[in-house]
Amino acid sequence: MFSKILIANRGEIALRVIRACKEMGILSVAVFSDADRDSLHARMADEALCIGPAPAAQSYLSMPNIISAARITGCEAVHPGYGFLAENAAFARAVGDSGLTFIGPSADAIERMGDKAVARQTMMAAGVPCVPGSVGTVDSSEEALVFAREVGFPVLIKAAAGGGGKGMRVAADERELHSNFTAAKTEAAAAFGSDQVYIEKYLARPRHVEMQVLADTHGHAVYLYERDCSVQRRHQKLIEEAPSPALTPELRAAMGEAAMKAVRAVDYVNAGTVEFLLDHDGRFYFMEMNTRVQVEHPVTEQVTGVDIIQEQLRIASGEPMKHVRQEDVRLNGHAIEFRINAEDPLHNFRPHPGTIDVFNPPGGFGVRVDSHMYSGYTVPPNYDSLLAKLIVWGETRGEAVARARRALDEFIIVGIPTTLPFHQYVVEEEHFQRGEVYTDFVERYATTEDVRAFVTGVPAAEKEAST
Ligand code: MV4
Repeated sequence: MFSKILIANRGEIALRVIRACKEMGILSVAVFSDADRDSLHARMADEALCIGPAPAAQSYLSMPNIISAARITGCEAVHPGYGFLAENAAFARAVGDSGLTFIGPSADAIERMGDKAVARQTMMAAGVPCVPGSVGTVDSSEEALVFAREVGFPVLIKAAAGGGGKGMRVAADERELHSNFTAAKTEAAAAFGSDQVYIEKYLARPRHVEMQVLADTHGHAVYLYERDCSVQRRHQKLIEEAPSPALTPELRAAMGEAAMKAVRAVDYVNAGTVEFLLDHDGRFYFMEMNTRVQVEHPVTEQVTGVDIIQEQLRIASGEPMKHVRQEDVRLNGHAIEFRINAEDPLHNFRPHPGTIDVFNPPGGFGVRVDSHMYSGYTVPPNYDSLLAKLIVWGETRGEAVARARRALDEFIIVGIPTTLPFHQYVVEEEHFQRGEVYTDFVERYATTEDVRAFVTGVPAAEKEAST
Protein backbone atom coordinates (compact mmCIF):
# COMPACT_ATOMS: atom_id res chain seq x y z
CA MET A 1 0.00 0.00 0.00
CA PHE A 2 1.07 3.61 -0.57
CA SER A 3 2.55 5.49 2.38
CA LYS A 4 1.79 8.98 1.05
CA ILE A 5 -0.46 10.35 -1.68
CA LEU A 6 -1.42 13.74 -3.12
CA ILE A 7 -5.03 14.75 -3.62
CA ALA A 8 -5.37 16.88 -6.75
CA ASN A 9 -8.73 18.36 -5.81
CA ARG A 10 -10.63 20.53 -3.33
CA GLY A 11 -13.93 20.61 -1.49
CA GLU A 12 -15.85 17.66 -0.14
CA ILE A 13 -14.18 15.08 -2.40
CA ALA A 14 -10.73 16.10 -1.15
CA LEU A 15 -12.00 15.54 2.42
CA ARG A 16 -13.51 12.21 1.40
CA VAL A 17 -10.14 10.98 0.09
CA ILE A 18 -8.21 12.36 3.11
CA ARG A 19 -10.58 10.46 5.42
CA ALA A 20 -9.98 7.20 3.55
CA CYS A 21 -6.22 7.80 3.77
CA LYS A 22 -6.39 8.34 7.53
CA GLU A 23 -8.33 5.10 7.98
CA MET A 24 -5.74 3.20 5.94
CA GLY A 25 -2.65 4.74 7.55
CA ILE A 26 -1.70 6.65 4.39
CA LEU A 27 -0.30 10.18 4.71
CA SER A 28 -2.17 12.77 2.63
CA VAL A 29 -0.96 15.91 0.89
CA ALA A 30 -3.51 18.57 -0.06
CA VAL A 31 -3.03 21.21 -2.73
CA PHE A 32 -4.95 24.48 -2.61
CA SER A 33 -5.36 27.71 -4.55
CA ASP A 34 -5.18 31.21 -3.09
CA ALA A 35 -8.99 31.13 -2.83
CA ASP A 36 -8.85 27.99 -0.66
CA ARG A 37 -6.33 29.04 2.02
CA ASP A 38 -8.99 28.66 4.75
CA SER A 39 -10.49 25.50 3.40
CA LEU A 40 -10.90 22.31 5.42
CA HIS A 41 -9.09 20.09 2.94
CA ALA A 42 -5.90 22.11 3.42
CA ARG A 43 -6.27 21.81 7.20
CA MET A 44 -7.24 18.16 7.42
CA ALA A 45 -4.45 16.75 5.26
CA ASP A 46 -1.07 15.94 6.81
CA GLU A 47 0.57 18.53 4.55
CA ALA A 48 -0.77 21.25 2.27
CA LEU A 49 0.82 23.21 -0.57
CA CYS A 50 -0.41 26.24 -2.45
CA ILE A 51 -0.38 25.50 -6.19
CA GLY A 52 -1.44 28.86 -7.59
CA PRO A 53 -4.02 31.64 -7.82
CA ALA A 54 -7.78 31.25 -7.63
CA PRO A 55 -8.58 30.56 -11.31
CA ALA A 56 -8.64 26.77 -11.74
CA ALA A 57 -6.62 27.02 -14.96
CA GLN A 58 -3.68 28.26 -12.89
CA SER A 59 -4.11 25.93 -9.91
CA TYR A 60 -6.32 22.80 -9.86
CA LEU A 61 -5.91 22.37 -13.63
CA SER A 62 -2.16 23.03 -13.69
CA MET A 63 -0.51 19.67 -14.37
CA PRO A 64 3.08 20.86 -13.79
CA ASN A 65 2.17 22.56 -10.50
CA ILE A 66 0.38 19.48 -9.19
CA ILE A 67 3.04 17.02 -10.29
CA SER A 68 5.77 19.24 -8.78
CA ALA A 69 3.83 19.35 -5.50
CA ALA A 70 3.65 15.55 -5.47
CA ARG A 71 7.37 15.16 -6.14
CA ILE A 72 8.47 17.83 -3.62
CA THR A 73 6.47 16.14 -0.85
CA GLY A 74 7.59 12.62 -1.71
CA CYS A 75 4.20 11.25 -2.71
CA GLU A 76 3.88 7.92 -4.51
CA ALA A 77 0.48 8.48 -6.08
CA VAL A 78 -2.10 11.10 -7.07
CA HIS A 79 -5.87 10.89 -6.51
CA PRO A 80 -7.68 13.19 -8.97
CA GLY A 81 -11.15 13.19 -7.33
CA TYR A 82 -13.85 14.21 -9.84
CA GLY A 83 -13.93 17.17 -12.22
CA PHE A 84 -10.72 19.15 -12.88
CA LEU A 85 -8.13 16.66 -14.25
CA ALA A 86 -9.94 13.45 -13.28
CA GLU A 87 -10.75 12.39 -16.86
CA ASN A 88 -7.78 13.98 -18.57
CA ALA A 89 -5.75 11.23 -20.28
CA ALA A 90 -2.76 13.56 -20.69
CA PHE A 91 -2.70 14.10 -16.92
CA ALA A 92 -2.92 10.37 -16.15
CA ARG A 93 -0.03 9.86 -18.58
CA ALA A 94 2.03 12.75 -17.13
CA VAL A 95 1.56 11.40 -13.61
CA GLY A 96 2.80 7.99 -14.75
CA ASP A 97 5.72 9.49 -16.67
CA SER A 98 6.83 11.27 -13.47
CA GLY A 99 7.17 7.93 -11.71
CA LEU A 100 3.92 8.43 -9.77
CA THR A 101 0.81 6.25 -9.77
CA PHE A 102 -2.44 7.71 -11.07
CA ILE A 103 -5.27 6.51 -8.80
CA GLY A 104 -7.68 5.70 -11.58
CA PRO A 105 -7.81 3.81 -14.87
CA SER A 106 -5.09 3.78 -17.52
CA ALA A 107 -4.66 6.82 -19.78
CA ASP A 108 -5.64 4.53 -22.69
CA ALA A 109 -8.96 3.58 -21.05
CA ILE A 110 -9.73 7.26 -20.30
CA GLU A 111 -8.98 8.13 -23.93
CA ARG A 112 -11.08 5.32 -25.40
CA MET A 113 -14.10 6.36 -23.33
CA GLY A 114 -13.50 10.10 -23.86
CA ASP A 115 -14.50 9.90 -27.52
CA LYS A 116 -18.20 9.00 -27.28
CA ALA A 117 -18.38 7.71 -30.87
CA VAL A 118 -15.38 5.41 -30.32
CA ALA A 119 -16.85 4.29 -26.98
CA ARG A 120 -20.15 3.48 -28.69
CA GLN A 121 -18.40 1.46 -31.40
CA THR A 122 -16.34 -0.39 -28.81
CA MET A 123 -19.50 -1.22 -26.83
CA MET A 124 -21.36 -2.39 -29.95
CA ALA A 125 -18.47 -4.72 -30.76
CA ALA A 126 -18.48 -6.00 -27.16
CA GLY A 127 -22.19 -6.84 -27.29
CA VAL A 128 -23.31 -4.06 -24.94
CA PRO A 129 -26.74 -2.77 -26.05
CA CYS A 130 -26.49 0.67 -27.67
CA VAL A 131 -29.23 3.02 -28.89
CA PRO A 132 -29.96 2.30 -32.58
CA GLY A 133 -28.10 4.77 -34.79
CA SER A 134 -24.83 5.29 -36.61
CA VAL A 135 -21.77 3.09 -36.23
CA GLY A 136 -19.06 5.66 -35.55
CA THR A 137 -19.27 9.27 -36.70
CA VAL A 138 -21.28 10.69 -39.61
CA ASP A 139 -19.65 13.13 -42.00
CA SER A 140 -22.55 14.54 -43.99
CA SER A 141 -26.24 15.23 -43.49
CA GLU A 142 -26.90 12.77 -46.37
CA GLU A 143 -25.18 10.04 -44.39
CA ALA A 144 -27.08 11.15 -41.27
CA LEU A 145 -30.33 10.82 -43.21
CA VAL A 146 -29.57 7.20 -44.10
CA PHE A 147 -29.28 6.31 -40.40
CA ALA A 148 -32.24 8.48 -39.41
CA ARG A 149 -34.50 6.72 -41.95
CA GLU A 150 -33.24 3.37 -40.71
CA VAL A 151 -34.07 4.01 -37.04
CA GLY A 152 -36.94 6.50 -37.53
CA PHE A 153 -37.39 10.08 -36.34
CA PRO A 154 -36.87 11.83 -33.97
CA VAL A 155 -33.09 11.41 -33.83
CA LEU A 156 -30.37 13.00 -31.71
CA ILE A 157 -27.16 14.40 -33.14
CA LYS A 158 -24.43 14.08 -30.51
CA ALA A 159 -20.89 15.45 -30.39
CA ALA A 160 -18.24 12.70 -30.24
CA ALA A 161 -16.10 14.88 -27.99
CA GLY A 162 -19.12 15.93 -25.90
CA GLY A 163 -20.84 14.08 -23.11
CA GLY A 164 -22.90 15.15 -20.16
CA GLY A 165 -25.49 16.63 -22.50
CA LYS A 166 -23.34 19.26 -24.19
CA GLY A 167 -23.51 19.56 -27.96
CA MET A 168 -26.73 17.59 -28.50
CA ARG A 169 -29.41 18.47 -31.07
CA VAL A 170 -32.76 16.77 -31.65
CA ALA A 171 -34.10 16.48 -35.18
CA ALA A 172 -37.82 15.76 -35.51
CA ASP A 173 -37.87 15.28 -39.28
CA GLU A 174 -35.74 15.37 -42.44
CA ARG A 175 -35.89 19.13 -42.76
CA GLU A 176 -34.67 19.64 -39.19
CA LEU A 177 -31.98 17.04 -39.70
CA HIS A 178 -30.34 19.07 -42.45
CA SER A 179 -30.29 22.35 -40.51
CA ASN A 180 -29.46 20.83 -37.12
CA PHE A 181 -26.70 18.62 -38.49
CA THR A 182 -24.69 21.67 -39.57
CA ALA A 183 -25.60 23.56 -36.38
CA ALA A 184 -24.49 20.61 -34.21
CA LYS A 185 -21.16 20.35 -36.04
CA THR A 186 -20.47 24.08 -35.69
CA GLU A 187 -21.44 24.00 -32.01
CA ALA A 188 -19.26 20.94 -31.36
CA ALA A 189 -16.26 22.52 -33.09
CA ALA A 190 -16.60 25.67 -30.99
CA ALA A 191 -17.18 23.84 -27.68
CA PHE A 192 -14.82 20.88 -27.97
CA GLY A 193 -12.42 21.64 -30.80
CA SER A 194 -13.79 18.69 -32.78
CA ASP A 195 -16.80 18.76 -35.12
CA GLN A 196 -17.26 14.98 -35.16
CA VAL A 197 -20.86 13.93 -34.52
CA TYR A 198 -22.89 10.71 -34.47
CA ILE A 199 -26.58 9.86 -34.67
CA GLU A 200 -28.89 8.01 -32.28
CA LYS A 201 -32.60 7.40 -32.19
CA TYR A 202 -34.10 9.86 -29.69
CA LEU A 203 -35.63 8.11 -26.68
CA ALA A 204 -38.56 9.93 -25.07
CA ARG A 205 -38.38 10.56 -21.31
CA PRO A 206 -35.83 7.88 -20.42
CA ARG A 207 -34.42 7.21 -16.99
CA HIS A 208 -30.73 7.71 -16.31
CA VAL A 209 -29.51 4.54 -14.61
CA GLU A 210 -25.79 3.95 -14.12
CA MET A 211 -23.80 0.93 -12.92
CA GLN A 212 -20.89 1.38 -10.52
CA VAL A 213 -18.03 -0.96 -11.37
CA LEU A 214 -14.72 -1.90 -9.76
CA ALA A 215 -11.91 -3.85 -11.37
CA ASP A 216 -8.43 -4.64 -10.08
CA THR A 217 -5.11 -5.59 -11.66
CA HIS A 218 -5.60 -9.25 -10.65
CA GLY A 219 -8.44 -9.76 -13.11
CA HIS A 220 -11.29 -9.33 -10.64
CA ALA A 221 -14.27 -7.20 -11.67
CA VAL A 222 -17.58 -6.63 -9.92
CA TYR A 223 -20.53 -4.29 -10.24
CA LEU A 224 -21.78 -2.51 -7.12
CA TYR A 225 -25.28 -2.23 -8.62
CA GLU A 226 -26.95 0.86 -9.98
CA ARG A 227 -27.83 4.45 -9.19
CA ASP A 228 -30.87 6.20 -10.60
CA CYS A 229 -29.91 9.78 -11.45
CA SER A 230 -33.02 10.86 -13.28
CA VAL A 231 -33.61 13.98 -11.16
CA GLN A 232 -31.46 16.42 -13.13
CA ARG A 233 -31.76 19.96 -14.38
CA ARG A 234 -29.92 21.02 -17.52
CA HIS A 235 -27.71 17.95 -17.17
CA GLN A 236 -26.80 18.81 -13.57
CA LYS A 237 -27.74 15.99 -11.24
CA LEU A 238 -29.67 17.08 -8.15
CA ILE A 239 -30.83 13.83 -6.53
CA GLU A 240 -29.47 10.30 -6.96
CA GLU A 241 -30.61 7.06 -5.40
CA ALA A 242 -29.72 3.41 -5.13
CA PRO A 243 -31.17 1.02 -6.06
CA SER A 244 -33.24 2.33 -9.00
CA PRO A 245 -36.99 2.11 -8.32
CA ALA A 246 -37.33 0.95 -11.95
CA LEU A 247 -35.17 -2.19 -11.95
CA THR A 248 -36.32 -5.75 -11.36
CA PRO A 249 -33.70 -8.24 -10.11
CA GLU A 250 -33.54 -9.66 -13.66
CA LEU A 251 -33.03 -6.28 -15.29
CA ARG A 252 -30.42 -5.41 -12.64
CA ALA A 253 -28.46 -8.57 -13.38
CA ALA A 254 -28.66 -7.95 -17.13
CA MET A 255 -27.46 -4.35 -16.75
CA GLY A 256 -24.69 -5.49 -14.39
CA GLU A 257 -23.53 -8.08 -16.94
CA ALA A 258 -23.57 -5.42 -19.68
CA ALA A 259 -21.41 -3.19 -17.46
CA MET A 260 -18.98 -6.10 -16.99
CA LYS A 261 -18.75 -6.48 -20.78
CA ALA A 262 -17.88 -2.77 -20.99
CA VAL A 263 -15.15 -3.23 -18.36
CA ARG A 264 -13.64 -6.20 -20.19
CA ALA A 265 -13.81 -4.48 -23.59
CA VAL A 266 -11.35 -1.75 -22.53
CA ASP A 267 -9.41 -3.73 -19.88
CA TYR A 268 -10.77 -1.26 -17.37
CA VAL A 269 -9.05 -1.07 -13.96
CA ASN A 270 -10.16 0.91 -10.85
CA ALA A 271 -13.59 2.48 -10.16
CA GLY A 272 -15.82 3.51 -13.04
CA THR A 273 -19.43 4.09 -13.99
CA VAL A 274 -21.27 2.76 -17.01
CA GLU A 275 -24.23 5.02 -17.82
CA PHE A 276 -27.37 3.66 -19.43
CA LEU A 277 -30.64 5.09 -20.64
CA LEU A 278 -33.63 2.99 -19.59
CA ASP A 279 -36.76 3.32 -21.72
CA HIS A 280 -40.38 2.80 -20.72
CA ASP A 281 -40.37 -0.78 -22.04
CA GLY A 282 -37.53 -1.78 -19.70
CA ARG A 283 -34.87 -1.77 -22.42
CA PHE A 284 -31.54 -0.23 -21.57
CA TYR A 285 -28.84 1.24 -23.78
CA PHE A 286 -25.22 2.24 -23.20
CA MET A 287 -24.80 6.02 -23.07
CA GLU A 288 -21.24 6.68 -21.89
CA MET A 289 -18.67 5.54 -19.35
CA ASN A 290 -17.25 7.82 -16.66
CA THR A 291 -13.68 6.93 -15.83
CA ARG A 292 -13.61 8.57 -12.38
CA VAL A 293 -15.20 8.33 -8.97
CA GLN A 294 -18.51 10.20 -9.13
CA VAL A 295 -20.11 12.80 -6.88
CA GLU A 296 -22.92 10.36 -6.11
CA HIS A 297 -20.72 7.39 -5.13
CA PRO A 298 -21.92 7.54 -1.46
CA VAL A 299 -25.39 6.14 -2.24
CA THR A 300 -23.67 3.02 -3.56
CA GLU A 301 -21.47 2.86 -0.48
CA GLN A 302 -24.50 3.08 1.81
CA VAL A 303 -26.37 0.19 0.13
CA THR A 304 -23.37 -2.10 -0.43
CA GLY A 305 -21.12 -1.30 2.55
CA VAL A 306 -18.17 -1.01 0.14
CA ASP A 307 -15.84 1.98 0.69
CA ILE A 308 -15.24 2.92 -2.96
CA ILE A 309 -12.34 5.30 -2.21
CA GLN A 310 -10.51 2.69 -0.14
CA GLU A 311 -11.01 0.22 -2.98
CA GLN A 312 -9.55 2.75 -5.44
CA LEU A 313 -6.45 3.04 -3.26
CA ARG A 314 -6.10 -0.74 -2.92
CA ILE A 315 -6.51 -1.26 -6.65
CA ALA A 316 -4.05 1.51 -7.64
CA SER A 317 -1.42 0.14 -5.25
CA GLY A 318 -1.67 -3.25 -6.94
CA GLU A 319 -3.52 -5.04 -4.16
CA PRO A 320 -6.57 -7.13 -4.95
CA MET A 321 -9.82 -5.39 -4.10
CA LYS A 322 -11.70 -6.53 -1.01
CA HIS A 323 -14.83 -7.88 -2.69
CA VAL A 324 -13.62 -10.03 -5.53
CA ARG A 325 -16.69 -12.14 -6.27
CA GLN A 326 -20.04 -10.77 -7.39
CA GLU A 327 -21.75 -12.83 -4.63
CA ASP A 328 -19.70 -10.88 -2.06
CA VAL A 329 -21.53 -7.69 -3.00
CA ARG A 330 -24.97 -7.48 -1.43
CA LEU A 331 -27.61 -4.80 -1.77
CA ASN A 332 -29.02 -3.65 1.56
CA GLY A 333 -31.77 -1.07 1.83
CA HIS A 334 -32.15 2.18 -0.04
CA ALA A 335 -30.07 5.37 -0.13
CA ILE A 336 -30.83 8.83 -1.57
CA GLU A 337 -28.41 11.71 -2.07
CA PHE A 338 -29.43 15.37 -2.22
CA ARG A 339 -26.95 17.85 -3.60
CA ILE A 340 -27.01 21.03 -1.53
CA ASN A 341 -25.66 23.74 -3.85
CA ALA A 342 -25.01 27.45 -3.34
CA GLU A 343 -27.69 28.18 -5.94
CA ASP A 344 -31.03 29.93 -5.77
CA PRO A 345 -33.77 27.49 -6.85
CA LEU A 346 -36.24 30.38 -7.13
CA HIS A 347 -34.04 32.21 -9.64
CA ASN A 348 -33.04 29.67 -12.26
CA PHE A 349 -30.57 27.97 -9.88
CA ARG A 350 -28.30 30.99 -10.20
CA PRO A 351 -24.98 30.35 -8.39
CA HIS A 352 -24.71 32.39 -5.21
CA PRO A 353 -21.26 32.44 -3.61
CA GLY A 354 -20.88 34.27 -0.30
CA THR A 355 -20.42 33.76 3.42
CA ILE A 356 -22.23 31.02 5.30
CA ASP A 357 -23.05 32.48 8.71
CA VAL A 358 -24.52 29.29 10.13
CA PHE A 359 -23.94 25.75 8.95
CA ASN A 360 -25.91 23.23 10.97
CA PRO A 361 -25.98 19.80 9.31
CA PRO A 362 -28.41 17.05 10.39
CA GLY A 363 -27.36 13.87 12.16
CA GLY A 364 -28.77 10.70 13.61
CA PHE A 365 -29.31 7.17 12.36
CA GLY A 366 -29.11 6.68 8.60
CA VAL A 367 -27.84 10.18 7.87
CA ARG A 368 -24.50 11.02 6.23
CA VAL A 369 -23.31 14.49 5.27
CA ASP A 370 -20.23 14.83 3.03
CA SER A 371 -19.27 18.48 3.13
CA HIS A 372 -16.39 20.91 3.49
CA MET A 373 -18.58 23.65 5.02
CA TYR A 374 -18.34 25.30 8.43
CA SER A 375 -20.03 28.34 9.98
CA GLY A 376 -18.18 31.44 8.80
CA TYR A 377 -16.87 29.82 5.59
CA THR A 378 -16.96 31.98 2.46
CA VAL A 379 -17.88 30.11 -0.74
CA PRO A 380 -15.54 31.42 -3.46
CA PRO A 381 -17.01 32.22 -6.87
CA ASN A 382 -14.32 30.32 -8.78
CA TYR A 383 -15.45 26.71 -8.51
CA ASP A 384 -18.58 24.56 -8.63
CA SER A 385 -21.36 25.38 -6.20
CA LEU A 386 -21.62 22.06 -4.32
CA LEU A 387 -21.75 22.80 -0.57
CA ALA A 388 -22.80 19.47 0.86
CA LYS A 389 -24.22 16.09 -0.01
CA LEU A 390 -26.93 14.77 2.27
CA ILE A 391 -27.16 11.01 2.00
CA VAL A 392 -29.95 9.18 3.80
CA TRP A 393 -30.37 5.45 4.21
CA GLY A 394 -33.47 3.41 5.01
CA GLU A 395 -34.42 -0.27 4.90
CA THR A 396 -36.96 0.63 2.22
CA ARG A 397 -37.32 3.55 -0.18
CA GLY A 398 -40.27 4.82 1.86
CA GLU A 399 -38.16 4.89 5.03
CA ALA A 400 -35.35 6.68 3.18
CA VAL A 401 -37.79 9.34 1.94
CA ALA A 402 -39.21 9.82 5.47
CA ARG A 403 -35.68 10.14 6.85
CA ALA A 404 -34.81 12.62 4.09
CA ARG A 405 -37.76 14.79 5.07
CA ARG A 406 -36.60 14.76 8.70
CA ALA A 407 -32.94 15.42 7.84
CA LEU A 408 -33.75 18.24 5.39
CA ASP A 409 -35.82 19.90 8.12
CA GLU A 410 -32.85 19.76 10.49
CA PHE A 411 -30.42 21.15 7.92
CA ILE A 412 -29.84 24.86 8.50
CA ILE A 413 -27.72 27.03 6.23
CA VAL A 414 -27.91 30.77 6.88
CA GLY A 415 -26.24 33.45 4.77
CA ILE A 416 -26.72 32.41 1.16
CA PRO A 417 -29.56 30.75 -0.77
CA THR A 418 -29.20 27.00 -1.32
CA THR A 419 -31.06 24.16 -3.02
CA LEU A 420 -32.45 22.96 0.36
CA PRO A 421 -36.00 24.33 -0.35
CA PHE A 422 -36.00 22.58 -3.74
CA HIS A 423 -35.25 19.25 -2.03
CA GLN A 424 -37.87 19.88 0.65
CA TYR A 425 -40.40 20.36 -2.11
CA VAL A 426 -39.30 17.25 -4.03
CA VAL A 427 -39.54 14.86 -1.06
CA GLU A 428 -43.21 15.85 -0.71
CA GLU A 429 -43.94 15.51 -4.45
CA GLU A 430 -46.17 12.55 -5.31
CA HIS A 431 -44.32 11.28 -8.41
CA PHE A 432 -41.01 11.37 -6.53
CA GLN A 433 -42.60 9.57 -3.61
CA ARG A 434 -43.78 6.83 -5.98
CA GLY A 435 -40.33 6.58 -7.60
CA GLU A 436 -41.68 7.82 -10.93
CA VAL A 437 -38.63 9.82 -11.89
CA TYR A 438 -37.61 10.40 -15.51
CA THR A 439 -35.08 12.79 -16.99
CA ASP A 440 -37.82 15.43 -17.42
CA PHE A 441 -38.91 15.22 -13.77
CA VAL A 442 -37.73 18.72 -12.82
CA GLU A 443 -39.25 20.53 -15.80
CA ARG A 444 -42.51 18.61 -15.36
CA TYR A 445 -43.04 18.34 -11.62
CA ALA A 446 -40.52 20.60 -9.87
CA THR A 447 -40.63 23.93 -11.69
CA THR A 448 -39.68 27.28 -10.15
CA GLU A 449 -43.41 27.96 -9.70
CA ASP A 450 -43.92 24.64 -7.88
CA VAL A 451 -41.00 25.34 -5.53
CA ARG A 452 -42.09 28.96 -4.98
CA ALA A 453 -45.63 27.87 -4.14
CA PHE A 454 -44.21 25.37 -1.66
CA VAL A 455 -41.88 27.93 -0.04
CA THR A 456 -44.45 30.75 0.19
CA GLY A 457 -47.49 28.60 0.90
CA VAL A 458 -49.33 30.35 -1.92
CA PRO A 459 -50.64 27.81 -4.44
CA ALA A 460 -49.26 28.10 -7.98
CA ALA A 461 -51.72 29.15 -10.68
CA GLU A 462 -53.64 26.14 -12.00
CA LYS A 463 -51.64 24.31 -14.65
CA GLU A 464 -53.28 24.05 -18.07
CA ALA A 465 -55.64 21.12 -17.94
CA SER A 466 -54.56 19.90 -21.37
CA THR A 467 -50.83 19.52 -20.58
C1 MV4 B 1 -30.13 10.66 -25.09
C2 MV4 B 1 -31.47 10.97 -24.76
C3 MV4 B 1 -32.45 10.39 -25.50
N1 MV4 B 1 -32.15 9.57 -26.52
N2 MV4 B 1 -29.87 9.83 -26.11
C4 MV4 B 1 -28.07 13.68 -22.00
C5 MV4 B 1 -26.71 13.55 -21.42
C6 MV4 B 1 -25.92 12.82 -22.43
N3 MV4 B 1 -24.95 12.01 -21.82
C7 MV4 B 1 -26.93 12.03 -23.18
N4 MV4 B 1 -28.21 12.57 -22.85
C8 MV4 B 1 -29.32 12.07 -23.42
N5 MV4 B 1 -29.10 11.19 -24.44
C9 MV4 B 1 -30.86 9.30 -26.81
N6 MV4 B 1 -30.59 8.50 -27.84
C10 MV4 B 1 -31.71 11.85 -23.70
C11 MV4 B 1 -30.62 12.41 -23.03
C12 MV4 B 1 -30.97 13.28 -21.95
C13 MV4 B 1 -30.67 12.97 -20.63
C14 MV4 B 1 -29.99 11.81 -20.28
C15 MV4 B 1 -29.69 11.52 -18.98
C16 MV4 B 1 -30.07 12.39 -17.99
C17 MV4 B 1 -30.75 13.55 -18.28
C18 MV4 B 1 -31.04 13.86 -19.60
C19 MV4 B 1 -31.74 15.03 -19.90
C20 MV4 B 1 -32.03 15.32 -21.20
C21 MV4 B 1 -31.64 14.46 -22.24
